[in-house]
Amino acid sequence: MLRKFAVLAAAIISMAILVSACAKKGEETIKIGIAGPMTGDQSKMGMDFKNGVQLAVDEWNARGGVLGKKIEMVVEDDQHDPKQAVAIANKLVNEGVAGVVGHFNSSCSIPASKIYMDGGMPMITPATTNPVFTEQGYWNVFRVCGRDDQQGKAAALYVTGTLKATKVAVLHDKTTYGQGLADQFKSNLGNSVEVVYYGSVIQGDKDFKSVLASIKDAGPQVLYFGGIYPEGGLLVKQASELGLNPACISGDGCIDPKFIEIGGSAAEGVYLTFSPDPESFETAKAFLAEYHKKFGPHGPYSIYAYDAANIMLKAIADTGSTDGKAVAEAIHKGVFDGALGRVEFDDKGDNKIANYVIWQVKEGRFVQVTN
Ligand code: ABU
Repeated sequence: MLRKFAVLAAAIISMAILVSACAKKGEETIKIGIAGPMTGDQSKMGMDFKNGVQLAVDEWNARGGVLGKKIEMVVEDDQHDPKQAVAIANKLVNEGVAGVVGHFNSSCSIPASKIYMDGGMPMITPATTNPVFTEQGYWNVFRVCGRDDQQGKAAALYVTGTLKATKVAVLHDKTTYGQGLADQFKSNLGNSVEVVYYGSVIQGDKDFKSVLASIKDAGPQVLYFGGIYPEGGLLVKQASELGLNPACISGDGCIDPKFIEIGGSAAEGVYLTFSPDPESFETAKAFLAEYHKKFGPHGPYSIYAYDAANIMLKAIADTGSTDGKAVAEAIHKGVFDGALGRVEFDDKGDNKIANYVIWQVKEGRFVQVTN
């Protein structure tokens, strides 16, 4: 009797272990990292990333996930600080994510890319535009957006060809992105343009009146700013308060409704370089409708984050594994038809089709003004 009981107990325990193991297996997920500024003054961009990826992940999970497993998002905040970016990159590697969508800032994506490469995982940035990111020769880096050598040139061509400016002031925020973009703009101006002022502000500062007074003395027809919307919005506001009213132009770091909110009426008329408006893309219609329903108005890089996540997940599905090198190889070789249209990557990891156009703030909103 005692023996029968022992056999029965052993069988029950074995069954319990088996059921528990199966349940654990059933709970396994494929993790995707999302990295960007989730808090602080650039958090709007981080939230746009998170929402864009969330939409893609929800759609994949509704179809059953990838490789029979649900996809889990691991969201990390780099606070647009390069040191914090490295810390969270290490955390994501230790967490065992299959790949990362991020970061936003070039100053974060560039140092983090080495950590991800050493950790054996691909990263796709929706928004990092500094050329260095893909010029490092790393096998694991991709960007869906364009580059600042393309963007700076587009701005310079508009300033010289359309605005016909001959005296230009150039200002940047001393970051990898801001200074890099300002320098690309400056180097494309040509000999007919005099750069009457070249200088910088510090990210996080709130009072730019002294630098703006020096710019006013220099008498530019155009003021170019390489930087992000918190400082960009304050600059146009304070310039207007000082009676400094040149044509202002900036890059994709300022093309967010927050720029208009901060700049107020002084933001009216400001020019910006960015990619063409997805509202006119047939391919973006379903994404935009769903995004607006779930999260409200999309930000400039919401759609880029959505496509980046889909590219990563499709590469995992096509490869049949989460091996980082195999996934990166599939991304390099793949042709991806997403909300932005077709995306293909060159050997460096740059999007082969990246186009910059001019936008302008008109009646409190961003309007594409060139094709
Ligand atoms: N490209 C917009 C700002 C993000 C960055 O490249 O730093």
